[in-house]
Amino acid sequence: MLQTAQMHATRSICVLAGGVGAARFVDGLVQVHDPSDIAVIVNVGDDFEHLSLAISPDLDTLLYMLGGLVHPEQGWGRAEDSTTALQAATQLGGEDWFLLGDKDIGLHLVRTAKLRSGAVLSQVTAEFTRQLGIETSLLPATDDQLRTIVETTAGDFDFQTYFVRRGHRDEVQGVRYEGAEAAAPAPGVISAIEEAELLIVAPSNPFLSIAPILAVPEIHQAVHERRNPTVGVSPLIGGKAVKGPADRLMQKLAGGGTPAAIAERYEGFLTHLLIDDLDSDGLAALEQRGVKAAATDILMRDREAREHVARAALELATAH
Ligand code: FO1
Repeated sequence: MLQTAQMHATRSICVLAGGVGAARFVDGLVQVHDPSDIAVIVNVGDDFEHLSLAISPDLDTLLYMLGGLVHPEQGWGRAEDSTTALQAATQLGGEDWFLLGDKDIGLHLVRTAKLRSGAVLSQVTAEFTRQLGIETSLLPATDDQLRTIVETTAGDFDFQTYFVRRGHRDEVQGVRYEGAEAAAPAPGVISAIEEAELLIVAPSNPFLSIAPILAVPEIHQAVHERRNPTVGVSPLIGGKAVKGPADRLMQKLAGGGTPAAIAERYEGFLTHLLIDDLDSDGLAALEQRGVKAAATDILMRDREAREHVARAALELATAH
C-alpha cells in the first residue's frame, strides 16, 4: 500500500472535525500551535457523488480554510468563485441545488480522476495539502465508503439531500452511518489518535459530523483507550447552533442542548469541555460528571476570535 511520510508523522495534537465550525477552530489552532504538529481526522459521512464528481465537503472546507482560499462569509467553497460551469450544466438539464463554483469544480475534477485511476481518498488529500502548502495533516476518517443517512418523518435522505436540497427542515428521527461497521480507518488515523498528547473534539455537530467518525469501530476503540486528555469545544452557544440543525438534533435525539447533554454524547473519553459564557450555568453539572470545564466567549466571528477559542481549549487541557 502506498503511504506517505506525512501519514506516519506523529503529531502532538489530533482533532476530530467536520463542517465549517471545525474548520474555523482549526484555523485558530494553527495560529497558537505549530501547524505541522497537528493532525485532523475529518468526517466523510457528508461525501457524495454529484454530476459525476466525487465531493468531500468537510475535507474541502479544511483544505480551503488552511490553504487561505475559503469563501470568508460562507465558510465553505472558494473565495471569489464564479458559477459559469454550473449555469451551463443547469441549462442542459443538470441539477442546480448543490452550488459548485468553477474553481471548486477544478478540485473535484482532479479528485474524481485520481480516485477513478485507483488512488484512495487519503492519498488524494495528502497530495492536495502538499499542493496548497498546508503543513497540518488532514486525514479522512476512512478511505472506505461511509455515508450519513438522516432518518426523517418525510423519509430517509443522504446527508446533502437532507442538509442542502431540503434545507434541513425535516423532523429528524434518527441518523445512521451506512458502511461504518465495515470501514477501516484511513492510514495514519489510529496512530494519530493513540500518539497525540491531546485529542480535541472540534465544535462540530455531534450527530452529523463527529458520530460518523466514531462509528468506525477501530476509531471508536482507539478514542476510548486513550489515557491522555480529550477536550471538546461545545458546538452550541446559549443552547443554540451558530448555523445548522445541531440544536434541533440535540433536542430530539439527546433530550436537550445543555453542556451535560453534549458531554454525554462523548461519554467514556471526554475529559474536558469548553463552553460559552452563555451556558456557564451548566459548569457545575459538568464537574459533577467528572468533566473539567471552563466558559469563555466561543463565537468565532473573526480570526482573532478563532485564536482565542483555540487558546482557551489548550489552556483548559493544561490547567487541570
Ligand atoms: N452548503 C449549502 O448550504 N449549499 C450548497 O449549495 C453547498 C454546496 C457545497 C459545495 C461544495 C462544498 O465543499 C460544500 C458545499 N456546501 C453547501 C456545504 C456543505 O453542504 C456543508 O458545509 C457540509 O457538508 C456540512 O458539514
